[in-house]
Amino acid sequence: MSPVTRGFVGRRRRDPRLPPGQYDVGDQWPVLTAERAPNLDTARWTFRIEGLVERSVEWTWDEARALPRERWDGDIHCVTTWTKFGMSWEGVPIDTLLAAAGPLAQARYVVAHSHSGYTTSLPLADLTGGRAWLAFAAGSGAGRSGRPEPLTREHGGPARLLVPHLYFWKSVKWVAGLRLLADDDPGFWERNGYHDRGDPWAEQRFQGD
Ligand SMILES: Nc1nc2c(c(=O)[nH]1)N[C@H]1C(S)=C(S)[C@@H](COP(=O)(O)O)O[C@H]1N2
Ligand SMILES: [Mo]
Repeated sequence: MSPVTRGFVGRRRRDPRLPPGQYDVGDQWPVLTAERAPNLDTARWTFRIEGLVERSVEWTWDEARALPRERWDGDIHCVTTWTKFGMSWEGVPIDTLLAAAGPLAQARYVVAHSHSGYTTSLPLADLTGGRAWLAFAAGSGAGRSGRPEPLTREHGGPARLLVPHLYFWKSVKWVAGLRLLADDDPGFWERNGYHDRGDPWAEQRFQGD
Protein backbone atom coordinates (compact mmCIF):
# COMPACT_ATOMS: atom_id res chain seq x y z
CA MET A 1 0.00 0.00 0.00
CA SER A 2 1.44 3.41 -0.95
CA PRO A 3 1.83 6.15 1.68
CA VAL A 4 -0.72 8.25 -0.23
CA THR A 5 -3.37 5.52 0.00
CA ARG A 6 -2.58 4.89 3.63
CA GLY A 7 -3.04 8.60 4.40
CA PHE A 8 -6.38 8.62 2.63
CA VAL A 9 -7.66 5.58 4.53
CA GLY A 10 -6.38 7.09 7.77
CA ARG A 11 -8.50 10.21 7.29
CA ARG A 12 -11.69 8.26 6.61
CA ARG A 13 -14.21 8.52 9.41
CA ARG A 14 -14.53 5.27 11.29
CA ASP A 15 -17.95 4.12 12.38
CA PRO A 16 -17.95 4.72 16.16
CA ARG A 17 -19.77 1.40 16.64
CA LEU A 18 -16.71 -0.43 15.29
CA PRO A 19 -14.24 -1.66 17.97
CA PRO A 20 -10.51 -1.35 17.15
CA GLY A 21 -9.28 -3.71 14.42
CA GLN A 22 -12.80 -4.74 13.34
CA TYR A 23 -14.60 -4.26 9.99
CA ASP A 24 -18.29 -4.07 9.12
CA VAL A 25 -19.42 -7.36 7.57
CA GLY A 26 -22.62 -5.78 6.24
CA ASP A 27 -25.62 -8.00 5.53
CA GLN A 28 -23.65 -11.24 5.82
CA TRP A 29 -23.70 -13.32 8.96
CA PRO A 30 -20.65 -15.63 8.80
CA VAL A 31 -20.85 -19.09 10.37
CA LEU A 32 -17.92 -20.09 12.59
CA THR A 33 -18.08 -23.63 13.91
CA ALA A 34 -15.11 -25.63 15.15
CA GLU A 35 -17.00 -28.90 15.53
CA ARG A 36 -19.75 -30.68 13.61
CA ALA A 37 -23.07 -28.85 14.05
CA PRO A 38 -25.31 -31.10 16.14
CA ASN A 39 -28.94 -31.74 15.25
CA LEU A 40 -30.68 -31.30 18.59
CA ASP A 41 -34.16 -32.57 19.36
CA THR A 42 -36.00 -30.11 21.61
CA ALA A 43 -37.90 -33.05 23.14
CA ARG A 44 -34.64 -34.14 24.74
CA TRP A 45 -32.86 -30.78 25.01
CA THR A 46 -31.78 -29.58 28.46
CA PHE A 47 -29.94 -26.62 29.93
CA ARG A 48 -28.19 -27.06 33.26
CA ILE A 49 -26.46 -24.80 35.81
CA GLU A 50 -24.16 -26.62 38.23
CA GLY A 51 -20.90 -26.36 40.14
CA LEU A 52 -20.61 -23.73 42.88
CA VAL A 53 -24.35 -23.15 43.26
CA GLU A 54 -26.81 -23.74 46.11
CA ARG A 55 -28.66 -26.21 43.91
CA SER A 56 -28.02 -27.57 40.42
CA VAL A 57 -30.93 -26.72 38.17
CA GLU A 58 -31.85 -28.29 34.85
CA TRP A 59 -34.47 -26.92 32.48
CA THR A 60 -36.25 -28.84 29.75
CA TRP A 61 -37.10 -27.07 26.50
CA ASP A 62 -40.67 -26.38 27.62
CA GLU A 63 -39.51 -25.10 31.01
CA ALA A 64 -36.91 -22.79 29.44
CA ARG A 65 -39.40 -21.53 26.86
CA ALA A 66 -41.92 -20.73 29.60
CA LEU A 67 -39.53 -18.22 31.25
CA PRO A 68 -39.92 -14.50 30.49
CA ARG A 69 -37.85 -13.45 27.50
CA GLU A 70 -36.16 -10.16 26.69
CA ARG A 71 -35.15 -8.54 23.45
CA TRP A 72 -31.63 -7.22 22.93
CA ASP A 73 -30.70 -4.99 20.00
CA GLY A 74 -27.05 -4.36 19.15
CA ASP A 75 -23.83 -5.41 17.45
CA ILE A 76 -21.73 -8.60 17.63
CA HIS A 77 -17.94 -8.84 17.22
CA CYS A 78 -15.96 -11.91 16.16
CA VAL A 79 -12.26 -12.05 17.04
CA THR A 80 -11.52 -12.88 13.36
CA THR A 81 -12.33 -9.13 12.88
CA TRP A 82 -15.87 -9.10 11.54
CA THR A 83 -18.51 -7.03 13.29
CA LYS A 84 -22.21 -7.29 12.51
CA PHE A 85 -24.27 -4.19 13.28
CA GLY A 86 -27.92 -3.88 14.19
CA MET A 87 -28.94 -7.34 15.28
CA SER A 88 -32.05 -8.15 17.32
CA TRP A 89 -32.00 -11.11 19.64
CA GLU A 90 -34.49 -12.72 21.97
CA GLY A 91 -33.79 -14.89 24.99
CA VAL A 92 -34.02 -15.55 28.70
CA PRO A 93 -31.67 -13.41 30.81
CA ILE A 94 -28.86 -15.50 32.33
CA ASP A 95 -29.57 -13.51 35.53
CA THR A 96 -32.96 -15.27 35.72
CA LEU A 97 -31.38 -18.72 35.36
CA LEU A 98 -28.56 -17.98 37.82
CA ALA A 99 -31.07 -16.75 40.39
CA ALA A 100 -32.76 -20.16 40.31
CA ALA A 101 -29.47 -21.95 41.00
CA GLY A 102 -28.10 -19.50 43.57
CA PRO A 103 -24.40 -18.91 42.86
CA LEU A 104 -22.18 -19.42 45.93
CA ALA A 105 -19.90 -16.60 47.06
CA GLN A 106 -16.77 -18.48 45.89
CA ALA A 107 -18.07 -18.75 42.31
CA ARG A 108 -16.03 -16.37 40.13
CA TYR A 109 -15.61 -18.15 36.79
CA VAL A 110 -17.82 -20.09 34.44
CA VAL A 111 -17.25 -22.78 31.87
CA ALA A 112 -20.06 -22.68 29.32
CA HIS A 113 -20.31 -25.88 27.30
CA SER A 114 -22.26 -27.00 24.29
CA HIS A 115 -24.14 -30.21 23.52
CA SER A 116 -21.42 -30.83 20.91
CA GLY A 117 -18.36 -30.57 23.17
CA TYR A 118 -17.20 -26.96 22.55
CA THR A 119 -16.39 -25.04 25.74
CA THR A 120 -15.53 -21.47 26.63
CA SER A 121 -14.53 -19.88 29.92
CA LEU A 122 -15.31 -16.42 31.22
CA PRO A 123 -15.72 -14.45 34.45
CA LEU A 124 -19.10 -15.01 36.13
CA ALA A 125 -19.49 -11.22 36.36
CA ASP A 126 -19.72 -11.08 32.54
CA LEU A 127 -22.83 -13.27 32.58
CA THR A 128 -24.66 -11.07 35.11
CA GLY A 129 -26.09 -7.56 35.12
CA GLY A 130 -28.41 -7.96 32.14
CA ARG A 131 -25.58 -8.59 29.65
CA ALA A 132 -26.05 -12.27 28.75
CA TRP A 133 -28.95 -14.41 27.53
CA LEU A 134 -29.97 -17.94 26.69
CA ALA A 135 -31.00 -16.95 23.16
CA PHE A 136 -33.62 -18.64 21.00
CA ALA A 137 -34.00 -16.16 18.15
CA ALA A 138 -32.03 -13.61 16.15
CA GLY A 139 -32.67 -11.16 13.33
CA SER A 140 -30.24 -9.13 11.32
CA GLY A 141 -31.94 -6.00 10.10
CA ALA A 142 -31.69 -7.10 6.48
CA GLY A 143 -35.07 -8.47 5.40
CA ARG A 144 -38.05 -9.42 7.54
CA SER A 145 -37.76 -6.00 9.27
CA GLY A 146 -35.05 -7.44 11.52
CA ARG A 147 -37.48 -9.27 13.75
CA PRO A 148 -35.85 -12.13 15.68
CA GLU A 149 -36.55 -15.50 14.04
CA PRO A 150 -35.84 -18.89 15.64
CA LEU A 151 -32.08 -19.58 15.50
CA THR A 152 -31.07 -21.76 12.59
CA ARG A 153 -29.01 -24.83 13.37
CA GLU A 154 -25.82 -23.35 11.88
CA HIS A 155 -26.13 -20.33 14.18
CA GLY A 156 -26.59 -22.48 17.28
CA GLY A 157 -30.28 -23.34 17.27
CA PRO A 158 -32.35 -24.28 19.07
CA ALA A 159 -30.57 -22.24 21.77
CA ARG A 160 -27.20 -20.58 22.29
CA LEU A 161 -25.49 -18.34 24.75
CA LEU A 162 -25.44 -14.63 23.84
CA VAL A 163 -22.76 -12.47 25.50
CA PRO A 164 -22.50 -9.63 22.99
CA HIS A 165 -20.21 -7.33 25.01
CA LEU A 166 -17.41 -9.93 24.61
CA TYR A 167 -15.92 -11.40 21.41
CA PHE A 168 -18.40 -13.82 19.98
CA TRP A 169 -16.40 -17.01 20.64
CA LYS A 170 -17.79 -16.73 24.20
CA SER A 171 -21.35 -17.05 22.83
CA VAL A 172 -21.55 -20.85 22.81
CA LYS A 173 -23.79 -22.33 20.13
CA TRP A 174 -26.00 -25.32 21.07
CA VAL A 175 -25.32 -24.40 24.69
CA ALA A 176 -25.94 -27.20 27.20
CA GLY A 177 -25.07 -25.50 30.45
CA LEU A 178 -22.89 -23.46 32.76
CA ARG A 179 -20.51 -24.75 35.42
CA LEU A 180 -19.60 -22.22 38.11
CA LEU A 181 -16.05 -22.42 39.45
CA ALA A 182 -13.78 -20.65 41.93
CA ASP A 183 -10.85 -20.59 39.49
CA ASP A 184 -10.62 -20.10 35.75
CA ASP A 185 -10.63 -23.32 33.72
CA PRO A 186 -9.75 -22.32 30.14
CA GLY A 187 -12.11 -23.47 27.39
CA PHE A 188 -11.40 -24.50 23.79
CA TRP A 189 -10.09 -21.19 22.37
CA GLU A 190 -8.71 -19.95 25.69
CA ARG A 191 -6.47 -23.05 25.84
CA ASN A 192 -5.35 -22.21 22.31
CA GLY A 193 -4.05 -18.75 23.18
CA TYR A 194 -7.18 -16.64 23.12
CA HIS A 195 -7.96 -14.19 25.90
CA ASP A 196 -9.61 -15.21 29.17
CA ARG A 197 -12.08 -12.30 28.99
CA GLY A 198 -12.18 -11.02 25.39
CA ASP A 199 -13.46 -7.44 25.55
CA PRO A 200 -13.56 -6.16 21.93
CA TRP A 201 -13.27 -2.50 23.01
CA ALA A 202 -10.01 -3.29 24.85
CA GLU A 203 -9.01 -5.53 21.91
CA GLN A 204 -8.41 -8.49 24.22
CA ARG A 205 -7.89 -11.05 21.45
CA PHE A 206 -5.02 -13.15 22.77
CA GLN A 207 -3.50 -14.05 26.15
CA GLY A 208 -1.50 -11.05 27.28
CA ASP A 209 -3.50 -8.44 25.31
N1 LIG B 1 -20.48 -24.73 19.93
C1 LIG B 1 -19.80 -23.73 19.36
N2 LIG B 1 -20.09 -22.46 19.68
C2 LIG B 1 -19.41 -21.45 19.10
C3 LIG B 1 -18.38 -21.70 18.16
C4 LIG B 1 -18.09 -23.05 17.85
O1 LIG B 1 -17.20 -23.35 17.05
N3 LIG B 1 -18.82 -24.03 18.45
N4 LIG B 1 -17.70 -20.66 17.58
C5 LIG B 1 -17.70 -19.37 18.30
C6 LIG B 1 -17.22 -18.30 17.46
S1 LIG B 1 -15.55 -18.18 17.20
C7 LIG B 1 -18.05 -17.35 16.96
S2 LIG B 1 -17.48 -15.98 16.15
C8 LIG B 1 -19.51 -17.52 17.06
C9 LIG B 1 -20.05 -17.57 15.66
O2 LIG B 1 -21.44 -17.65 15.69
P1 LIG B 1 -22.16 -17.74 14.28
O3 LIG B 1 -21.60 -18.95 13.58
O4 LIG B 1 -23.60 -17.83 14.61
O5 LIG B 1 -21.80 -16.47 13.56
O6 LIG B 1 -19.90 -18.70 17.74
C10 LIG B 1 -19.10 -19.04 18.82
N5 LIG B 1 -19.72 -20.17 19.44
MO1 LIG C 1 -15.25 -16.01 16.31
